[in-house]
Order: sequence, then structure tokens, then C-alpha cells
Amino acid sequence: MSGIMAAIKLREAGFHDFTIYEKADRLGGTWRENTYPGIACDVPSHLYSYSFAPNPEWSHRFSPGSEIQAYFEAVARRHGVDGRIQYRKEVTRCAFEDGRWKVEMADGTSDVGDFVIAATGVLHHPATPDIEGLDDFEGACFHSARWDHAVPLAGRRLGVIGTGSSAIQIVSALVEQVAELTLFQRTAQWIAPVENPAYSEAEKAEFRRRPEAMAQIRAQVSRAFIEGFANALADVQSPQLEAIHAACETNLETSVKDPELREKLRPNYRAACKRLIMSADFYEAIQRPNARLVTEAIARVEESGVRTRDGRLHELDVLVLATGFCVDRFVRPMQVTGRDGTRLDDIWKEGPFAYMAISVPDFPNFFMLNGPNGPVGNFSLIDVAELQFAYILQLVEQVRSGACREVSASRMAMESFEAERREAARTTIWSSGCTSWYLDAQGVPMAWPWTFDRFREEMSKPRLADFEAR
Ligand code: NA7
Repeated sequence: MSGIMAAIKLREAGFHDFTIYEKADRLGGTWRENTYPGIACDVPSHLYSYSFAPNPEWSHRFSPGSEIQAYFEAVARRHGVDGRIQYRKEVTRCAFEDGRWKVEMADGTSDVGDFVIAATGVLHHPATPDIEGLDDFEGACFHSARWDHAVPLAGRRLGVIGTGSSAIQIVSALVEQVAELTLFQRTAQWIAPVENPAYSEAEKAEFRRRPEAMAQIRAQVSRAFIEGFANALADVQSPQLEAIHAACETNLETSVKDPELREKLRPNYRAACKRLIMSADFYEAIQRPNARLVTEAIARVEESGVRTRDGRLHELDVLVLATGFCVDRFVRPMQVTGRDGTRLDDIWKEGPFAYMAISVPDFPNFFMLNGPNGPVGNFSLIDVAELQFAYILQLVEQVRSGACREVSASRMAMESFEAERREAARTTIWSSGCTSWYLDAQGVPMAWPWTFDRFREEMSKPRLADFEAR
């Protein structure tokens, strides 16, 4: 998503000598890799679109993953950047040598560039749980991000481990197809009620005829998202978060009839502390007669199923690990070496960081899109990447204009940014008492802890005094 955007914007800015390296044989990132049944984005489609490429064809308010994938492919084609992508080129090493970046690929080839833009995504390394006996299972077992479409599901006994966004979408999509569905829940999740109406043919025709109608929806949804959610995450006391919590509570009370099941599904932390799950149909799905919610901890996996700590064996034919991702990878496992041999792996030993989520001291002319501690939980990552790219372009212009040859955040700016960020993170909703993938090893949220308005303001113009230019 961000690589395609970067290519389109680079060309617009008059840069023509660039190449996109892609490890796979197809573009699309998250939407290429995640193909599980029920996959959709939790940001409304007219907002989860490039600002420069509105799409009148979105089928639903929250359109399915396959449509999103097709959208990225179509945009890349339409803007003529698909031809700039070199596929099956996994970058294994980037090193700053003699004032330029040497980029090495797994197939032994290499390239040299003045700038590297790492558009490598956030959640792309599946986390396999450390559960005893996983390899003993005789049925089919795979991670949600590595869905095996060859495995039949109809009439079979399906187990799902995890209750994040992926698991909730999978359960809702498959419960009617399978004979039995068992959901293994370690932590209950708040579910925000959403509606997901389809756009009618008349509405789509109107969007085609009057693109400003899409722009209007985008502006409305964007404002509502920022004011009702994104800005509020920074303030645990905000009335918006209270309202979201109340809506989730009401959703649980009114949707789940059996009091015992309702209590099992009731989280013991504030809504939006973990990533808020949006679902129109999960509660309905989990109350179906063939669905079972297991809250007893998993002891181990055996040949025929999952045994819980109470000694019960839950027999299964297929086991899905909807257990999330290694969230601290970013550009890694790529080996990135900056000035004077400084290795990203070494300086990120305690956890990844970047000034404004974009630049790392001593890594000149190396910029990240959706890098560490950005607004990953706050907003549409497309908007985030576009804003970040506009910021990066201004730094690149510093070099193009001849003002300097190398630019990266200064160490002093990095330190004060990070100290301020960690301090601010204490009063965000993510610090309000739950475990989640937003937290680092010290329990500090790895996210932009201020309002989205502040992010937009910061991205509009780099504070050049915070950069070291040589
Ligand atoms: P998430 O949101 O990281 O969810 C992973 C789920 O897996 C979560 O419920 C975890 O429980 C559970 N989990 C992880 N390891 C285990 C083990 N060992 N045993 C039991 N349960 C486990 O990943 P998703 O793929 O759903 O969503 C990722 C993001 O994609 C999402 O936030 C959106 O941004 C889109 P826990 O809550 O840690 O107790």
C-alpha cells in the first residue's frame, strides 16, 4: 500500500529514477497475505482509499479484503507504477557506504541508491504461539495470515485460537459452514457494534458520475473518526472513550442472551485499550448452537485436538492460529547498516524507535513509512502513509536542492522526542490496564500518543532544526 503510493508521489514530484523491490510475486502487502474467510478492513472503505484515487466501486461500507487487494492492483496499473516493481526481490541488506545506499537482494543481485524508503509494513510476520504439542496435531493447522484454501471446512470441526480482529472475522464468516466451531479465548474483547451496508448500484453510479460525493463521504467519515476516536485515544478521560465504552457495553448486554456466556465475553478493562474490534455479527455467530466459547486455558495440543487445563479434550479437524504478529519487526529481518557501521539491529535491541516514526539518527537518507511508534492504532494507515510521505519528500528536497547531501534526525532530537513520547503514552487508553500488541516489553505503548490532529500538524512541515544535515 505505501510503496505504491510512494512511487506515484515520487513521479508526481519529478523523480523518475526509482525502483520498488517486492519480496513476493504480487503486490498488496497485508491484503495479499491475509486471505482468511471474512477478512475486511476495520476502517470504512471510502476512507481506507488513497486520497488521489477514490473508488466508486466499493461494495460495502467495510469492503472485503479481496476488493482492497484488487483496488491496490488497479491503482498501481492505472498510475503505471506496476512496471516499476521488481518482484521476487527480497531485500536482505541495506548499507550506507560512501554516501549512498547499497541494497542487496536474496538472489544475489544488488543496487545503489541515494535514498531508501522502507515501505515494508507493520504486521507481516505471523506469531506462532508457543503451545506444547502443536506439531502433534493430525488435522490441518495454519496461521490466519497463511490461510490454506485447499483445506475443506464444510461439515468439519474447526478450532480458532485467539480473539483479535482476525479471529472475530473468521468466526463470523465460518460458523454457518462448519459442523462445530470452538473459539479458544485467552482474553475477552470489547466489540463495537457497526453496520456494514452494501452500496446500491444507484449509489455507485452516483459516485462514478459525481466523485465529489465520495469526497464528501470521505471528509465526513474522516472527521467523525478523528473527533470521535483518533484524537480521544490520547486522553483516557475523554468523553468520546466513555461513549465508546458505553456503546460496547450495551452491545454486549443487548446482544448476548445467556448470562453465563455474556460474563465470559465481558472484558475486565476499558474499551479501546486493546485494538477495538468492529463487528456486526460476532455475537450472533458465537451464540449459534454449533459454536462454543472456551475460556479455560490451553494446556497442550494433541493428535486429535486441543486439551484445556481442566483436562477436557476439544476434538478438531482444523485448527486456526489467529494469534497475531511479531509487531516489533518493521524493516527487519533486513540488515540495515547506517553511518560508520551502525547496525539497526543493535540500536533497536531494546525495541524499535524512530524520530516521528520516520527517521533514525545515523541512518541518513533512509526513511520509513508506517515505521515504529506511529499512529498505527489511530487512523487509516493510508492517510498516515500519505502524510508521512509528504514529510519525507520535504527532507528529500533538502538534498535535491543542494542544501545538503545527507539528512537524518539528530540524536538529540531523537532522545527528546522519545522521552516526550513515552511520557505522553502514559495517559493514553492503551496504558489503562490491559495487555495488547501496542505495548513494548516495559509496558509502554508503541504508538503515537498524541492526537491525530497533532500528527497531521507535525507531518505538514519537518522541524529542520531536529535534523542533522551534512
Ligand atoms: P491480534 O489482535 O494480535 O490478536 C491475537 C489473538 O491471539 C489475541 O486474542 C491473543 O490473546 C491470542 N493469542 C496469542 N497467543 C496466544 C496463545 N499462546 N494462546 C492463546 N491465545 C493467544 O491479531 P489479529 O491478527 O487478530 O489482528 C491483528 C491486527 O490486524 C488488528 O489489531 C488490526 O490492526 C488488524 P491475548 O489478547 O493476547 O490474550
